[in-house]
Amino acid sequence: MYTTELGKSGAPTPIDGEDPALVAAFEARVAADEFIEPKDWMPEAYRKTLVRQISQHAHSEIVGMLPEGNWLTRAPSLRRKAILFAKIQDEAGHGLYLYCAAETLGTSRVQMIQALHAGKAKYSTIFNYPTLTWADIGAIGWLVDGAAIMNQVPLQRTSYGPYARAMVRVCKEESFHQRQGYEIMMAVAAGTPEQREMAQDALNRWWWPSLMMFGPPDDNSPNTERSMRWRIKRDTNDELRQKFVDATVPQADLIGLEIPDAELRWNEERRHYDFGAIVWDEFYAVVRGEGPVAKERLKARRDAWAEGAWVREAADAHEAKRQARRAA
Ligand code: BYC
Repeated sequence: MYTTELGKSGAPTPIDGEDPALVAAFEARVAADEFIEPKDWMPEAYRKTLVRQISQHAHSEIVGMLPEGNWLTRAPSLRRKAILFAKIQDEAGHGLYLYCAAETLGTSRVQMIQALHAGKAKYSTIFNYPTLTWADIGAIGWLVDGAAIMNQVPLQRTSYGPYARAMVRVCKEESFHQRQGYEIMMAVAAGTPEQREMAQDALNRWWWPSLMMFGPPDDNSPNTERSMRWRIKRDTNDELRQKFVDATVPQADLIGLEIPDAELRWNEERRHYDFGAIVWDEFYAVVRGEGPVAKERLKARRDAWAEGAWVREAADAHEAKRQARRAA
């Protein structure tokens, strides 16, 4: 579908207000799979798209700490609590690498965070759903981190160097997260009938929102074509969604859980699973901020920012003292 890839079509993309020779040189570098680095020339639209995607990604990591944080005090054992703590801490680290990668494009962390708090910046729809039971923590690791890896492994080869390099460590950690979630699901699914029911209920509630994480269908995804051309994205939303379904269905079978989709079946001809229609109205409502716990999520982030003001002030005062000492 996206065979008008760079280098094949030859002609650079005409962009209003940009020097065609610079655009051609930029596109040739991208076509040769060179990384674009912060001080290199880049079209403004490339910069803007990256700031949008990387900052949304960073916000998702930080807001994504909240649904799991909800279960820290109720983890069923000390071992589970320690693992969950480490996982949530990893997500904070991912947010920090990503904010730093976005800052190399000329924005600042404070600007990005203000956009989030003002409701102007998006974060992944998935984090607007509540975590009702312990099995939800398993489902998040298994499905949400599983979907995240599917999307992020190709981003290790995204054309912007700092983003690609941040993804290398993020992917290593995400793959641990996915396994810890699946291991929780294995344990819960192999437990008492009530526990098994709890695992199935978590899968029922998280399956469709996980498929929505990959974004709108390709024919309704305004950013995909250009992001593919500039190799910001290496696969389309639908390609990654299909890969995720193909990888996850056998995992559900293995632990005796049923994917909540009556139309799901293996298609021998396509060598892929066919799956039922996604309710896109729900996705767009959640994107608009109407998700089940969207208000709570933003409030938690705004409160954390306000309550952390004294830490930022103390760090500034410390830095001012250090500089004064150095000057003396
Ligand atoms: N949620 O043209 P499209 C994690 C927006 S965190 C909300 O296809 P694009 C984890 C999209 O932004 C992992 N909005 O866009 C953390 C666009 O709106 P704008 C998060 C969505 O960018 C803690 C509009 O819809 N991963 O794993 O080409 C604990 C049209 O879409 C969503 C990333 O952020 C959505 N799901 O493709 C556990 C990955 N989908 O901005 C786990 C990096 C779409 O034009 N991001 N929209 O107003 C990407 O790969 C791409 O940005 C997307 C969307 C595939 C998400």
